[in-house]
Amino acid sequence: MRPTPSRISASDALSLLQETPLLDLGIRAYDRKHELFGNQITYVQNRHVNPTNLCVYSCRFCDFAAKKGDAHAYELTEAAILKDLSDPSLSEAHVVGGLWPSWGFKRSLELIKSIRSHYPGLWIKAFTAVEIAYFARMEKKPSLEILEQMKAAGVDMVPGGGAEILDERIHQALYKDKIGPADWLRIHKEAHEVGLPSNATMLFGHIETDEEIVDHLMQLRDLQDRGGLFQSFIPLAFLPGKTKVVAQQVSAPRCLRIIALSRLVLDNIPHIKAYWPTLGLETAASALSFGADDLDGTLGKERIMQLADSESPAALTRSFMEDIIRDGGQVAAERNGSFEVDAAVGQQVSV
Ligand code: V47
Ligand code: SF4
Repeated sequence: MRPTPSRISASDALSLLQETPLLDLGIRAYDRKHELFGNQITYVQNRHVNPTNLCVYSCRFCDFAAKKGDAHAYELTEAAILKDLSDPSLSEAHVVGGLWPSWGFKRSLELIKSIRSHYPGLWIKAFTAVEIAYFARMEKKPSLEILEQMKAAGVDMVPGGGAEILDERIHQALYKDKIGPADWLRIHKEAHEVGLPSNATMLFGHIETDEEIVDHLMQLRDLQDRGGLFQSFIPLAFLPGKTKVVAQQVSAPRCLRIIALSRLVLDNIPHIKAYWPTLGLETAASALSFGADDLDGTLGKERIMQLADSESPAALTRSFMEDIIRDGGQVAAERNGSFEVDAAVGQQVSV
């Protein structure tokens, strides 16, 4: 995707974030979205599969992870996962989970192979950079090799999780056990090199500064400039849950500013998702008029945000998503996992 002729610098981005009236910012972002996609807003019928929440790490912001014996610890069987994916209208599976020795690379690859053989037409988005780094460490193999094997087993795309805020101060304060900014960026670069596209997230609304938000966006834009294959950017509004990292969830206007800013700064990443489990349904619906072009998916059984006390449901129906989009005066279009709208959707169609 070609960047805009006059690029937004880091200092311009900071003043957009801090000084521009919200509606002015929103109109600019909406206009840019309109140039790219007209009135169209996409969504996907997908299913989140989180095989286990057992995790050796204890990131400070995370309510999802559990240790053996915790009341909320769970492990899904392969049969249950395959059953969850059997709905023929699904076109994407999003597979991510905790890091646990008995859920190592071999077992995870077998799961992907099994999903691929049962549902050949399903787009499989699997394993964050954090999981890939963990597999590489356990297997004593370079992450590039892990990515190649994932691709050979049937993975189509790497999800955007684990980026949090790409900053060493935040890494040390909130997620010091797991990989930091340099490794996250390196693994996504490697994914792109082996031909796996990926997404990028940003967890905001905790202890980050405005400067750190702008820097996060700049690092993603730079990597994309260097032959990157990022397909979408997903700003995740932090749900404080039981973590006590902050007392309250970030406000709706703040979420809308971040969505609009992302659309304007990330001029080389095509899609900006309004991820409703963290934004909340009302704010996600408004975000579609502030530069976002995609409402992500129906999700099915999303567990990460549910365990962080999200007030959003764990799933949405297709017709509800279409209503949200139409109520904003735009046109709903179902897409597949690779953001194609004209291609047939639903896993019964092999790609
Ligand atoms: O990396 C964890 C975040 C991410 C909380 O690639 C939280 O298409 C808010 O990456 N409040 C995982 N966020 C989810 C993710 C994702 C979601 C949707 C689509 C895609 C994609 C990727 O969730 C983690 C972390 O940043 N997270 N806890 C919380 N309490
Ligand atoms: Fe584990 Fe991921 Fe939660 Fe960190 S954020 S504790 S790595 S599940």
